[in-house]
Amino acid sequence: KDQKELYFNNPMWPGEAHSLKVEKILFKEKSEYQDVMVFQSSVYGNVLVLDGIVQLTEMDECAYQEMITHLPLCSIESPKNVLVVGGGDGGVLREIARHSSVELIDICEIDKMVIDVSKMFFPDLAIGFEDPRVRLHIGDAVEFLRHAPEGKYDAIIVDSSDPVGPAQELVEKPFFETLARAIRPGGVLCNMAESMWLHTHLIQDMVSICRETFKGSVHYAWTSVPTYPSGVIGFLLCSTEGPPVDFKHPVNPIEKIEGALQHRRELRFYNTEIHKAAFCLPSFVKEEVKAL
Ligand code: AAT
Repeated sequence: KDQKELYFNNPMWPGEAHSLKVEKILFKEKSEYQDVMVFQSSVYGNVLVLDGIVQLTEMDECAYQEMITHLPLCSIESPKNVLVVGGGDGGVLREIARHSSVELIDICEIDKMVIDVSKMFFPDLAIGFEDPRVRLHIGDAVEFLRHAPEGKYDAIIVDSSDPVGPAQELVEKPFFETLARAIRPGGVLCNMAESMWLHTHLIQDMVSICRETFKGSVHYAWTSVPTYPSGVIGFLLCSTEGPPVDFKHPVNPIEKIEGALQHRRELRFYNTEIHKAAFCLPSFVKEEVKAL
């Protein structure tokens, strides 16, 4: 009974729990920041779990990594400098590498163990680290952004874990202010923004913070990821003041970028049609997150 109670106690989704059949535990250790576990599942391939929360599975990671990357990068012309916050598995790096205009990919991940584990058990994601444009910074993104040069990045992708544990400060206003400062005028942010079924208040808070800090536009988009609680996850897309960004009509369509569809491996989920569709919101979400 106690074990069952524990399952239903995650503060991000109290009263519900999700199950995947475990074939074999491949790794289980405590890092300086969190519990890190990898298991082989029966249906979804290898699964990365941090502090008891599924971060990705080999089967459905494409839906998350491709969307969080190409929604922002296809919305601006020839992105050059890109920063990834979190994302220690390397999947987002793999996706950014499809963009031949990109010259620099900075990544700031707090936990080296996530990177090491990805290299051992998720070779199709860790391959992202092999791109010569990648510069790895191990440390807290809050600190990293405090010192980032103003206007350095065309795009920042915040691929961080839920705001319990090391990612707590990543949903607070001071952090968004440093993000906005580090992005050039007319540049973009794509921030992991939880589930529209479970996290209305968190999304509302993030939207209002972003409306205050990003003077361009702020939009919510979403995708389907079966192994995330409620089966969907959203993104906040924001632009800084400057040349306007029309997120809903990508100016840099992936299909037109030479070699992008096959770089390292084929694009499995993202295309321009799904980009546009990702911004269509259910009525209750439109109502709750006013006029997105
Ligand atoms: N692409 C996989 C999805 C993730 S991983 C999130 C990463 O963010 C983890 O590797 C974690 O160590 C890192 N992280 C957390 N806090 C910080 C921080 N303060 N600075 C830098 N990196 C950090 C996210 C999946 C979302 C799941 C939604 N339920």
